[in-house]
Amino acid sequence: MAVTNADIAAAFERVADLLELQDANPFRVRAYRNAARRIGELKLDLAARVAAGEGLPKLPGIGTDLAGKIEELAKTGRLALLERLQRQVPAGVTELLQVPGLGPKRVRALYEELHVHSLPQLLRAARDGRIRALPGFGEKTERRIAEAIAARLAAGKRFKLAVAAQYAAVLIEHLRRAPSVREVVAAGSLRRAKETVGDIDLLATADDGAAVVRHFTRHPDAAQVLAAGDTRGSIVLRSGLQVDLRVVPPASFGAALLYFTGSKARNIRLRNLAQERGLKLNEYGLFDGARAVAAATEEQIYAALGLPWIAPELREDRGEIEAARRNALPRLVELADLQGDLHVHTKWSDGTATIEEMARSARERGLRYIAVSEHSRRLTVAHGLDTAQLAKQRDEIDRVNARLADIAVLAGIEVDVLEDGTLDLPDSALARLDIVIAAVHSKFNLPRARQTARVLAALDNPHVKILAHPLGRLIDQRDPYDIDMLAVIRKCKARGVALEVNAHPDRLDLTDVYCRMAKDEGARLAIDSDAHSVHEFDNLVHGVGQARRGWLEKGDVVNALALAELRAWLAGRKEAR
Ligand code: DGT
Ligand code: CA
Ligand code: CA
Repeated sequence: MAVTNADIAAAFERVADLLELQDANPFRVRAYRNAARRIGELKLDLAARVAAGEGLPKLPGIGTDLAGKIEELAKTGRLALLERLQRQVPAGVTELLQVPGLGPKRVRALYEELHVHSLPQLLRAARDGRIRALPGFGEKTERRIAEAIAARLAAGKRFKLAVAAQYAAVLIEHLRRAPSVREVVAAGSLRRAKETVGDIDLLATADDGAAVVRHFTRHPDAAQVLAAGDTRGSIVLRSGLQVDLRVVPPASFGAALLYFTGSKARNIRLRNLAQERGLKLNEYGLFDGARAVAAATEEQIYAALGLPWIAPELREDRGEIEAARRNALPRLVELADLQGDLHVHTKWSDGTATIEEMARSARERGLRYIAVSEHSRRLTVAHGLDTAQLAKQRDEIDRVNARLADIAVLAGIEVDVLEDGTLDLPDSALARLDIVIAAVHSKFNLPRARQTARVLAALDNPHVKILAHPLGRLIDQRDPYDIDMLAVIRKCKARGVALEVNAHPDRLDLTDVYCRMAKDEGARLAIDSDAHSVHEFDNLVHGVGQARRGWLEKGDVVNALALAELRAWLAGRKEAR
């Protein structure tokens, strides 16, 4: 693990905090703080210098003692002094220091006067009104402390991609109105379309960084400002979601975007690749000594490293750099490649819109077909349909098709897979439909062998064309069921069944890793919204994100087929791939 200047600065800050908690000599405390600030602002990579055996440059305020500490951190990633100090102060107390507005003096007052040793204790003290009585605190501080802890406790949690994307869109819009700002883009896990996001990372270019940061921290949804400087700001939204902003000059936009998009593992790989060529890569650019070889765009930096541009969704160090070297990167599927959506609900079961309304909404988004696929009768909570209702629904589908041009509505069903692997509707009913989607909605806890056998049996039904949300997981709520996914994928491949990439924000199922496994096995996939309202076609983009993270190309996706080709696939004929 490479040690960054930021790591060294953070360790020194921490030492200063702990020294202060112990009432150490204020000059010593200040020396660590000043050093932390200086190192944080330094462009030169200290660890790289140490690794190259060059020794540290002379830095103002950093004497031999501190230089020794830097070398220790750079070489080992650890600092004995910090570890010793951490042992001397109760663990919970140092956690209190991370509450914004609580410096070492206040923390000392809290644990000496109120015997507060942890965040929950502090929250209780604030809510009981015991903090305002301490000298130097007051009611306002007490309230701020309570809010900050509540946000912090929420901050441990990750946010679903679709939720984070909505917040990001609002903040990007806000930042575009900041003085002197040029580009504003999302970076981090959000740009990589990871299924959950720890915090949002935004990147802007501007001439006046401080003004942009100020504008950012004044967003009305900011409950807390963690940092506000010339080049970076950090806020916590009312929801508890943290947002980091970096502002860089246009000349280093590409380098900063490359760095802050990550992932961390990928950054390290790329940095090593640069080192092998005698170059140095950081968030400011790719350097040959002091000369910037490339910095303004990601493409230029990749090119200088002998690589084609790699899409953000692939940047997880899962073989993409090797593929890029062999010129074997996938041409990833795009939202615009989707011709239709094969999993859509309407008022006939638990949706909120009519068939016609859903068809019109799909058409507005440029789709050419949808399949109406309600739940089947067993799923009574979702008003599942029986054979007679399906026949009536088919009449309405015919009427809508007669009325609307440029969009086709297919008659489908999301039929329940029963415990024994049979389907919830007779074959005679399924045979009359254009498309049959099989889905598990019950008995999630069957043992692996039985769950697998159940789904394999369902896939043997000749009418089934899509396996819906194959893992059955709900993000943060329900684990995937225990199933042999490789066996399921192979069966799908053998039977010509597509595995769904369900784009619902709670599902994103199949996940990226299994998308890739399916592709490697030669199976095909269907990226579907599972929309229950006209707005939920918006979620398709997140399904596409998972598909891209799973290296899928247009040819892997059945609903990237034009309608005629799709019909051929449904009819079981072999169409050209
Ligand atoms: P998240 O927020 O947990 O969903 O994941 P990320 O990937 O957004 O991570 P985050 O927000 O901590 O940092 C954003 C990017 O900045 C990360 O993907 C890579 C880069 N980065 C941050 N810290 C480090 C680090 O210590 N070393 C390296 N090489 N890159 C880092
Ligand atoms: Ca992040
Ligand atoms: Ca971040």
